Amino acid sequence: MEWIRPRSDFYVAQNFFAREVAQSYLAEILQLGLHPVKGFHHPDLKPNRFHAQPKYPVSRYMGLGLYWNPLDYKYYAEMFGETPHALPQWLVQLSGELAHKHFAHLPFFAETALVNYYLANKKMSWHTDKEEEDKLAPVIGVNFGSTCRFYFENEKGEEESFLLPSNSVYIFGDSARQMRHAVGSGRKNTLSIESHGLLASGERLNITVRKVRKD
Ligand SMILES: O=C(O)CCC(=O)C(=O)O
Repeated sequence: MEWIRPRSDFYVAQNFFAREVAQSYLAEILQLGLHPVKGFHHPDLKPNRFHAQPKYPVSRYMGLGLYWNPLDYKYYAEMFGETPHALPQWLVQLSGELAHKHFAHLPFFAETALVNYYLANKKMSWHTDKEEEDKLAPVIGVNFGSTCRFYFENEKGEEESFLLPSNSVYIFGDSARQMRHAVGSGRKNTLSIESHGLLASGERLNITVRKVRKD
């Protein structure tokens, strides 16, 4: 396993999990997703200048720990009258270790995980993760299923991209924490087809772990 650095303060590792480990982690997340209230749902998204009633783009969404509400972009300890699922222990440990490895100078504790389950031909448009009070603590992404194209803004504000496969992780923080990024093609609704047998062809599951509060 080798780390690449697409830009400063942004690191990516492929072939991160052994196949059986990836399968078992994914199975655990999918199981959590079956809960009728706390599990995967397709929420409304905050209206924007293009759409009055948009739906969350990836189709299936679930919040663990603090629930990030796509309708108002705020974090909540409760959702739909229930306490969200807790983050699995392996995710807390993994994100803590990666934060320490790459951003030891920044405080980090896992408070929330956004689980984005992209059905085939879904994308995430260009955006910046700016809803968290802590604007420097890293975001850790875990990726299963289809390979996607991950777009990001480099240090000069130019758009770059790379292919992000299953069984990979990424982490961006500090100077990269507010970089714009997009998934899919950013412009076309495409994800590449390989699914590595973990999900149906074209589907992809991404988990981003974040620290939300300032201290
Ligand atoms: O699917 C991904 O890897 C990225 C998700 C994302 O952009 C986000 O959660 O802000």
